Formats: sequence, C-alpha cells, structure tokens
Amino acid sequence: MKNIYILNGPNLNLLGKRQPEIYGSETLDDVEKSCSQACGDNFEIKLLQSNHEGQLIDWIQEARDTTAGIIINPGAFTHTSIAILDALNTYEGPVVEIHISQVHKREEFRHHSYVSYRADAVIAGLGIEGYAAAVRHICSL
Ligand code: CA2
Repeated sequence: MKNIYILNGPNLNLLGKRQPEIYGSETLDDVEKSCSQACGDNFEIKLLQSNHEGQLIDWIQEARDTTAGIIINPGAFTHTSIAILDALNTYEGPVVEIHISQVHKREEFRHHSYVSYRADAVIAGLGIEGYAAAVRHICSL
C-alpha cells in the first residue's frame, strides 16, 4: 500500500495548544484522524512533524520511492527555505502546500512562499480541514 506523507514544520506540534484564535483548537492528532478517514483504505497516512529543516528534507528525500504524494505545511520555513524547495524539486509525485491560516491576510512576509514554486496546489485558510481536502485530492489522482 502506498503512503501519503503529511509533513509539518516548526512549531506545528503546538497546534491546538497555543494561539487558537489563529490556528484553531484541534491538534495534529486530530489532523491525522481526519486525514485517515479522508483516504479510506487505499492509502496509508504518515503524518510527521519536525522543528528542524534538515529532518524535513530527509523525509522529502525518503518519500521519493514510497509515496503517492506529499502534503506539506512547512510552517515558517515556507517563507525562508530554498533547501526545502530544492528537496521538493527532486520529488516526482504530487505536492500540495497547505497553510492553516489565510497567509495572504496576514503580515506581508507571509505572502511569499518558496515552496509554491514547486507545489501543484496550495490550500490556505481552511483551518485543519485543508489537510483532508489535500488528501482527497491526492487520492483522486
Ligand atoms: O498557517 C499556517 O499553517 C502557517 O504555515 C503556520 C506557520 C506560519 O509561520 C506560516 O506563516 C503559516 C506557523 C506555525 C506555528 O504553529 C503554531 C500552531 C499553534 C500554536 C502556535 C504555533
């Protein structure tokens, strides 16, 4: 069975525990449950989170031969990391970039994304529902 990798960047381990006015009150465990429901039995969801750029890059490289797609919320690395963009450029499957908040309504530094140069789709502002929407999209391909 093929995996779908759902990669989460720095501070997203705090989801549901801090700043609920921006990021909601659901946790990464809730994200994992809703994504597993969204994909039925056809794919296995592997939800991963790291505060470290190199770890995210290692997972992207690992995904190369084993996954049907990558869903990535790079957190603040979205706006800074050419290294994550370079890693995603070596991946041949579908990539969906996701943001829980509507980044374009927020500070200007959040409007630019390096990851968007590679992403096949971008979802922002749907809260954690965006993750399940991204899973459904990858399953439908
Ligand atoms: O809206 C998103 O999903 C972001 O990727 C979240 C990043 C932010 O830097 C991006 O501009 C937009 C921040 C993730 C921090 O996550 C937290 C979650 C809960 C509480 C505190 C931080």
